[in-house]
Amino acid sequence: MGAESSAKRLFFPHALLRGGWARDVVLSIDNGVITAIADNASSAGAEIISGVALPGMPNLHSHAFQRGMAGLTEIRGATEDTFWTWRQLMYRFLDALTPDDVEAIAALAYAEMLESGFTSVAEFHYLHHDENGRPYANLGEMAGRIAAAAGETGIGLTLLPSFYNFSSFGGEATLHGQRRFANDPARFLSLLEKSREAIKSLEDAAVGIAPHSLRAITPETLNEVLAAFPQGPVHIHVAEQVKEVSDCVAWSGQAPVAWLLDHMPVDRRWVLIHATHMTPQEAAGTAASGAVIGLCPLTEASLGDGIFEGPQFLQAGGSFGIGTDSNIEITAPGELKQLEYSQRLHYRIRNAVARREGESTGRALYEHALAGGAQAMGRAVGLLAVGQRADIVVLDAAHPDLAAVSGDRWLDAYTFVVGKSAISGVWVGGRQVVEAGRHLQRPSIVARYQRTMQRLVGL
Ligand code: NGQ
Ligand code: ZN
Repeated sequence: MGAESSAKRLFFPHALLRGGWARDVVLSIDNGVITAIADNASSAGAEIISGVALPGMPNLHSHAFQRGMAGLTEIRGATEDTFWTWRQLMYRFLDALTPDDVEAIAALAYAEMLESGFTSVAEFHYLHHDENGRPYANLGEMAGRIAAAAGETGIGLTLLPSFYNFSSFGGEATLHGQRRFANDPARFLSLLEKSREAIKSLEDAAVGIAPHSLRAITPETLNEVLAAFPQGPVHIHVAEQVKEVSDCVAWSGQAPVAWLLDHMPVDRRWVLIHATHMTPQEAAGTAASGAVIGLCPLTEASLGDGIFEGPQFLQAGGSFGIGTDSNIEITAPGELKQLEYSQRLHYRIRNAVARREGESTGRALYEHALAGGAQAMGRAVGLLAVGQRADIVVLDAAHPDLAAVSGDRWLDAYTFVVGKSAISGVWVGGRQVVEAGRHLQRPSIVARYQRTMQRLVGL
């Protein structure tokens, strides 16, 4: 989508602002950024958008290519299926993906993110090299394809090239299935430079780094990469599977989160993806560090990871955001619902994430995930406020489940009752990308995706 620099004013009858719900709100937008906000304002001279305006949700963790294998791993294998057998299928799926394939799949994933309430994505990108594990002539070829899909769909992008140097703790050589991911620190830093170039054509995007996991680095190589990129954000998978925890203990004597907190400069720049398995001390330490935990509730359920220890982390004042990770089902309200329901099932309680009497669970989930998500993106998103990107999700106030209620009940209905079909329109950087619940480029993106998948599934 081309740049649009003209100033505009959008009028919403209802909007969730920093201070809470407001009526008759006019947002002034210039170059994609909110420059003024008025409430109880006249709609004169503004474009009138009926519905309930929410800050768009950041998606802090995606592997876009995995959208193409959604629904293809739900068949029982010869041995008991686990995360690790799923990973073999995932490696097989990505084996033959071309840059065109990755762009086609990412475009569909990003269009669906926009249709389902996400307005920005942090792409944890590790499919770097060709089918033989050789770098493309342009080391940043695949990064460019991710940026192109973001440009085509209009989603805000934080591109996180992933640093993947080893296969397991202690510097084990990468496996055949990992040949397309692998870089030493020097080549990774060149790739980081190429990633910066890849996002240049986008209106507003950022680059961070993503050491894949403690399995994929050694302390020395991670330190080398961090020293070259002190600004962050830094995203890392951690403590998702029990085997990862026991392997880390065998290697270092410590669980992965404890090891990170003790050996790395974990602070507000850091995003710990999953952190499913933590002791109360690790949860308190993470909360105190200021790092965000990136929860991916639908993927964590799909892969049998375990249940996040919500109460201990929230009581310690921890921040979290949400991610769609494997992109099996893309939905912002669905991720929030799965998070809350996992806590209800585990602790046999209701309204687990809300903290005060009278607090709405839908609102508590939404605002937590906005704040944590925004911190994880390294971009000015997550609030309808002056200086922020004009990333806006509009709910259909005439929907049967929304029409008779107001305020926080809208968020409760969106999260627990209606889901993404409550969304009528979406704006990113002040430009409309979804109308009547459909991405404006949906037909061409779907046609290309179908051609791609027919070829891939026929392989
Ligand atoms: C990934 N996904 O990088 O796509 C990983 C699996 C791994 C999740 N952890 C591969 N959900 O962790 O080695
Ligand atoms: Zn992941």
